[in-house]
Amino acid sequence: MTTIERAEVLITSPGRNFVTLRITTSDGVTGLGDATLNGRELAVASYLEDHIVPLLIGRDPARIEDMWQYLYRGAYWRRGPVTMTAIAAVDTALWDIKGKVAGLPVYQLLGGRSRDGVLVYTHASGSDTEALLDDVARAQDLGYQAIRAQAAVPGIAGTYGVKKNGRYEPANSSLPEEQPWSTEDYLRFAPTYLRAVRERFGFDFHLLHDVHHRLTPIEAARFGKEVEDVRLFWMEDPTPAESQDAFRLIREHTTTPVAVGEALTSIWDVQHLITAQLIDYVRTTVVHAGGITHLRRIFDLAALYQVRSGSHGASDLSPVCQAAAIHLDTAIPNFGIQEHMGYPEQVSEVFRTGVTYADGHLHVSDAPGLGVEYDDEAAARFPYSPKYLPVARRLDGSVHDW
Ligand code: CS2
Ligand code: MG
Repeated sequence: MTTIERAEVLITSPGRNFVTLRITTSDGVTGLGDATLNGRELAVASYLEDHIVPLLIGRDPARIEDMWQYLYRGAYWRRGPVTMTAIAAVDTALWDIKGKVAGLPVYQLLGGRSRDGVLVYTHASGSDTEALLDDVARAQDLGYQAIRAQAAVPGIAGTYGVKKNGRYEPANSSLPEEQPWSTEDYLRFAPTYLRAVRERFGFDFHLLHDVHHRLTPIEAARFGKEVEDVRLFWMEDPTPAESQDAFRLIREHTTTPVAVGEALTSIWDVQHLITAQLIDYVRTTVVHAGGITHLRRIFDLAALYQVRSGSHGASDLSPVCQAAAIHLDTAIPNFGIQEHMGYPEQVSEVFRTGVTYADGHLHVSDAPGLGVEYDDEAAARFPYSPKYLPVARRLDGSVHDW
């Protein structure tokens, strides 16, 4: 019987930190899984190295579902980002191996194509409205049909979602940077720049906006209602989602579609959001929500309630996660949209991916498995250094949701 012979936790920082699990079978087949948890990378690395790798050796790599159940139920301690990211890494690597053994790309193992390409949205942002408009024009020139718009709130240094020197990378500091926040200023300003985007570019493309957990439910309801004329594709994370029922209040007041899920890690975290139809798009990911196996389960539940996928795809999700996401997006019936933020240049030296961009869509290659290769020599040139996401404080000094 083929068994798992080796599992290595690989850490590298080609412009940003990534953790990758590589599993090798007794037949010499390797599989990759993303294990990156932004700002908490070493916690997952230790969970894998100290508590999972010893359990993998000698097991059958073909038993993907059984491995998922074994690592989830078998740990006794369930859910949470560290656990679910570690399980995701194993699951993704086993799908990669299964594809290579079968000689098929992973989307074929998931039922084959439901679509020709995966619609993606890119980021446009600016230090003010004019700069944002220039960036929207740039994104349209690149062929994007869906664009997320964010502008710096006047007087609020370091507003989330805004690029500096052409790139947005919030985990940028060896200790968490503290950034000010004013809900009042945001609520006054954001509708004006979203309206300016529609006035300049019209309605012939999808416009998205990320609220990044900054509002209370009633504030989010007011915001959604106020921007209805802008016809957003979605407002993302309008309020923190620990209390799923909080979204009911938003729903009662506005027809602006709602997307949630980048910080949620299991089907139970989105169960009520989906079954009560409190959201329109579920944004959970391969890497943080238990891998391809578990994310497929979330999307299948969502399909029953006309909720579509809209997976998070920021630069802290590695090209291995991105490839896995595009395979799943290609196969599922209820795909909505996929985030495509792009990576620092050096990332392509370490991860050689078969994912390609054309005309506002991403495409997977037909290479067996996920179609991503990891270059150890290149990875060694980019040593890890801790980088934290910022912390937000209200103008009175108290901590706010970042
Ligand atoms: C953002 C992310 O892409 C998004 O929608 O919310 O940039 C998020 O802040 C980071 O991925 C956090 O690690
Ligand atoms: Mg977001």
